[in-house]
Amino acid sequence: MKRLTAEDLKARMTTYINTTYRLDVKEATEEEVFYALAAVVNEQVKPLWDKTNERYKSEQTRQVYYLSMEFLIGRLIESNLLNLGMLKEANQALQELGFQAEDVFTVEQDAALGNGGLGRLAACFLDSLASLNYPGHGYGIRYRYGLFEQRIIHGNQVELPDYWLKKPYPWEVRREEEACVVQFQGIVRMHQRRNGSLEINHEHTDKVLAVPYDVPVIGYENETVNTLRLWSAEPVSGAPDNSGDQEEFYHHLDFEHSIEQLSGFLYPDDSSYEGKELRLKQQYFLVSASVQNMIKQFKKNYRLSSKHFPEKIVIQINDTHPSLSIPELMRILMDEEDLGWDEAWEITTRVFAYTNHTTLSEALETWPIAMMQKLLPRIYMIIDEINERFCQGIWFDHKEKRDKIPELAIIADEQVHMARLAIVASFSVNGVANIHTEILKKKEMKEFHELYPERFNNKTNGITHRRWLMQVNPKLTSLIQDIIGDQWVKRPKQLISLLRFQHDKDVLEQFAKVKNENKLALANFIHQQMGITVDDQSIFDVQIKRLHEYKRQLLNVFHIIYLYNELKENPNLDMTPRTFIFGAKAAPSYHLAKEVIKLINTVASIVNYDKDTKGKLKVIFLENYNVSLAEKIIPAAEISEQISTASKEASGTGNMKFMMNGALTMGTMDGANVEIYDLVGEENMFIFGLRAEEVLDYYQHGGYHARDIYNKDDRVRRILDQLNNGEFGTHDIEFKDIYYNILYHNDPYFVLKDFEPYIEAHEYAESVYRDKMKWQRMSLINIAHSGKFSSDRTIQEYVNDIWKINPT
Ligand code: F58
Repeated sequence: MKRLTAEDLKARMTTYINTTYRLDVKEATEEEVFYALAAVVNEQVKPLWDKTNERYKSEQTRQVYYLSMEFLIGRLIESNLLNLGMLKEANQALQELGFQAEDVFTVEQDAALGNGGLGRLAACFLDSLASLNYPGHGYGIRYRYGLFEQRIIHGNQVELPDYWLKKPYPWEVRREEEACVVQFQGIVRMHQRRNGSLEINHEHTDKVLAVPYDVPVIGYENETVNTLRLWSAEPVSGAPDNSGDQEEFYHHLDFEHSIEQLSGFLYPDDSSYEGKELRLKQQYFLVSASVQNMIKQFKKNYRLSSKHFPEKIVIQINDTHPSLSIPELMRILMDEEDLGWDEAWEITTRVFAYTNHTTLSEALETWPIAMMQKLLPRIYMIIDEINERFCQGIWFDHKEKRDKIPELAIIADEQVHMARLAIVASFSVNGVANIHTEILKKKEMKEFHELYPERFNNKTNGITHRRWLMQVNPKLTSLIQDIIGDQWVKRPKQLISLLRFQHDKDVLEQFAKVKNENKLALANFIHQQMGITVDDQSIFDVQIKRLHEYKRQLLNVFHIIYLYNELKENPNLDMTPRTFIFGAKAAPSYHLAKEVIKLINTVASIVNYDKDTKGKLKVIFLENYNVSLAEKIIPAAEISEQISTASKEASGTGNMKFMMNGALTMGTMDGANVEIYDLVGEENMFIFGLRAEEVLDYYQHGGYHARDIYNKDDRVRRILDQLNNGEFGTHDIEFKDIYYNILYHNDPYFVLKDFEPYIEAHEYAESVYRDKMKWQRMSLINIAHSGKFSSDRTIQEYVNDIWKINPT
């Protein structure tokens, strides 16, 4: 493919603007220029996309499908341009046409079709699959409303709907010819055929039309374009006729409205599970449409019988949310393809692989039997049969586990346990970081691991270095290229060559210069957004992630309050100025998380305007944290806060993005922090706090008493009392729930226990920061080792160990 030069881009955009809008470029708005640029990109992509599909078809390629309720793709314009090898050219073209590239790029809505790490991981995986030339596609839902928009009003989070489709989305293509029908409710009738086999008829169902919208997933400079297929729910029949019975007409409208609800909005819960019927409907809608579509394409393209399905297709299920795809495939194979149970089961269990993303019990999905039976009667029957056969198998073949059946059974305590279903039917079960997989094997899934040890494996998460280094941090990228060339772009582990320069003062200064420029850019952004001036010479200490108790934003705030108290006592304290930056959305129903947001903002409003802390402390809470905001913040960060209660964060992926951009990790030995530690060593990060074994031991045997720390440690007591006596807040009950949670619920996430080690780790970090060269060396060592965390490595591991697909 010919790469377009800046001149080509200008010419094509100009033509588009002239013909589509009948305007001269000079008169065009940023929005018009954005659509023109997207059209030029699409023109380039279209033939590559068609060719990729033809290639997969003609080579009868084995393909992987990544099934996920979430794809947190953010904006695509820059990454599409980067992967097509035209980002620099586009920047130049826009500038020469008289536009600020950033203003044009931000016309695109940030597609927030996900909550957090799990959804962003799915997006990074698609980028790596395409960039490594693998035939791998995503299936998801085209939610009309993405994750809510967050406003901070008087320090509180307020949620607004995110109607991201209000302007046309230039990357999607509606594919009506691929639409299919998904059925809910109804009655299942069975008839015995003459040959003794069972015929299943599912009658009087509610039918919903699933219409796919395809989004191209462009590989990095390789002409591969894969597909992210997002399903939208629509009524099966066309618009109703309102000339007849009005009651029926309105009933019909109601029904249509309820159908559209199906792909209406993304559930905004992160790391917690809400057993709502609409969510169950969404899950079945996704998997039924996707599995039907896979089978249709399989038959059309491969002309093989369904027995060969597992040779050509592997399905990765992103957590248990799409695990109804298992009984759905069984249903199709038996009820539509006329296979018997054993044959269908043999096929199904060779197709599915399951990724677990959490050990938090509150995030494990279960559905009430009654709800599932009513909504999905045929699917429930199949799950019931899977369960029956599984339990029988244990009873007869694993006598030693008979007493564990209540813990293992898929259907137990009136609930359907989705993780158990996923494990029983998958040939692979993986965790997302070493420590997480070990905890699954030894604790959460111990019994299953003993039954099926060969299924369990680890795949440490990754992030696409194309977006999270090359796109977001062009200055660092070109500095690295100047120093070690560009082999690392295709082989990110080659970043390790940077180590040769760890004692080169000149090089270290250049890295410091880039970081300073990025800090300045963020400082300007903060000023423009919030009107607050931050000192670009202060330490930029950042915690951006969903707000959750286990992630312990509270520990961070306690440290800030502690520093504030110290400065109030001694305003002349010799302290390197700090800017603490937060970004976090709380689930709308998560009361304590919202209290923490309020607390951060309250502390900010006090600290930022107190003359005793002036020039030393600033606290910034950036509203509406999303992918685009992360892209602005990460290149400027110096300290990356990864301070979850050990054992709770399955992996974390923000930690990897920060490391790749030269921030030093302030972290617990949790998730992938452990693997960062294994690479860079304790001398190149700030590790503190309880270890996972200690935390698990406390949970199991008790022995932790938060109140003892409150009684003994004046600093802690002072902070908690400040929360309780109205010193921080407009009234004295403002933060009582936080106070009670710590002292009366015994601090379930060990904030007080880790407080002192955290303070010490920060004091040490500050002392290192005073030695500029040492800090830069540590930073460079982190960048050098970050290649391991490219999602290209992760994807290659999935390919080698699970998917067994070939690059084309
Ligand atoms: C996250 N899970 C993990 N879940 O918390 C994080 O450690 C890990 O790095 C990441 O997955 C990728 O593996 C996560 O984001 C959710 O958002 C779910 C959404 C649906 C309800 C349950 C939580």
